[in-house]
Amino acid sequence: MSLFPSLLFLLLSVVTASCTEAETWENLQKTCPVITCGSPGISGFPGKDGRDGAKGEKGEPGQGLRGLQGPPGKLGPQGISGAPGNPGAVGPKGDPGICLDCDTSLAASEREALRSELGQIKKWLTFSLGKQVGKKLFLTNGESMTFDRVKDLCTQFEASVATPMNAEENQAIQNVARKVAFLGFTDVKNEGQFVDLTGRSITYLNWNDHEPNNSGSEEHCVTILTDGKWNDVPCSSSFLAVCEFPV
Ligand SMILES: [Ca+2]
Ligand SMILES: [Ca+2]
Repeated sequence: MSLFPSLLFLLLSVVTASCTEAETWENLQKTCPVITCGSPGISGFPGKDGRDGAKGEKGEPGQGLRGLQGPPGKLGPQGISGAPGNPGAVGPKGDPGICLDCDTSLAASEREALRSELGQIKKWLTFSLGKQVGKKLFLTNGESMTFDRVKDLCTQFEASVATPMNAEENQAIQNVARKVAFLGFTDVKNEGQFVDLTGRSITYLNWNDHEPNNSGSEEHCVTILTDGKWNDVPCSSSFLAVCEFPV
């Protein structure tokens, strides 16, 4: 007969006796090792998550796509003015002026011939149209107009309205006009105080009888009548234009 089965039986008997002889069943559950007392149990549920760990180190920049470019920012403050630039290039030479005595391209004989011809033209004008007294040449275009238009006409030809400063000039204007014409006097600023168009008081007077009468309180211009006498009239009336040219 084999010895091994007898030993195994003996061992199981000792263990069984140690669990049942001196303790109750409840004490046996508390003290007796499960592995030796019953079959293994099933696995339990997983435990709860543990606490968060310590913060890790900063990672490397990402490699994702770049975003769209934002709108431009506001304009900055105006800068300081720069230094002045360099002077420009010299311009082209201008056209020569007209000066008989200065024009060196003309011979002295040619200048004298032109001067003589110009003087002759003045004489023809004076003979046919105007009268010269001293350094004044009185001319008319034969048209009648308001006083303002007479002033504009004379100014256009670099002349002024005929303004007699003595009896000789008054006679010359009378001869040129041959009908009622405006003279370069007015009292529009101070009633009754007639002055020439530059504002100077006049010393030579040749008023007609009972003139100036400022009829209708609107006569602030002056005309020369066919007999050479003067009359104050409304400036808006139309009379002959006579201009005086410096000669
Ligand atoms: Ca008046
Ligand atoms: Ca009058």
